[in-house]
Amino acid sequence: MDGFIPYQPARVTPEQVAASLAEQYQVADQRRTVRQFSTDPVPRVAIEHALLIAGTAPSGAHKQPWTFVAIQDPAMKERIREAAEEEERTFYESRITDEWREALRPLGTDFVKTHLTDAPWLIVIFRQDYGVREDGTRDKHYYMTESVGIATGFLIQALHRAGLCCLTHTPSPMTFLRDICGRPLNEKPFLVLAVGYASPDATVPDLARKPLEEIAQFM
Ligand code: IYR
Repeated sequence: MDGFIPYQPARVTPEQVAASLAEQYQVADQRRTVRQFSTDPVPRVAIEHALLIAGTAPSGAHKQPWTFVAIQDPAMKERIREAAEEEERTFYESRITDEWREALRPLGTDFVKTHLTDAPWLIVIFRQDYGVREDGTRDKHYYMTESVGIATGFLIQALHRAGLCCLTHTPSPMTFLRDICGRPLNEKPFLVLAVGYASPDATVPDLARKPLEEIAQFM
């Protein structure tokens, strides 16, 4: 068919597949969300490659409905922190429900968001609800949330495999991010990823992951 090219990835044996995935699981299981970041720098080229990896994600009708805004400018990070903390303060002081407060208790979170200024990079991820063609007409996008979620997963795993830490942060509401990042109206903030090294005194909650039997069913 027109527009198709051959694709034949190197064939590996079932034994190699199993060994590779067992090894990948060991690595993936080491990942933890970190809230205390070192201010040590991470080179821009590292972030560029991580974003290229994110951009390899599958997407609805291959519309690639994502924009990644990578911020290292201290003044911009400060603006984002101030705006996020203002939102979070009202969340923790009034909008939060009792059930939600209980769910967050083991994480020890509050409205203070030091990671937004400590981490050397903030990657603000936007979901494009539609595209805009050169003539200004709208290009329909499909499964935007699924697509940008998959791309974000690729990004988080790539950063982890390179030895970096990140924190997925979803200030709510987060429309301020579109203004600060200067993004157009077809884009909605999806989440903020703080990226860097863990601070030397970083700790994480002692949490367990659900076992395979609980997350999967084989039929
Ligand atoms: N957005 C708030 C609250 C929060 C909500 C969930 I769900 C978390 O897993 C963690 C925090 C905050 O960032 O503090």
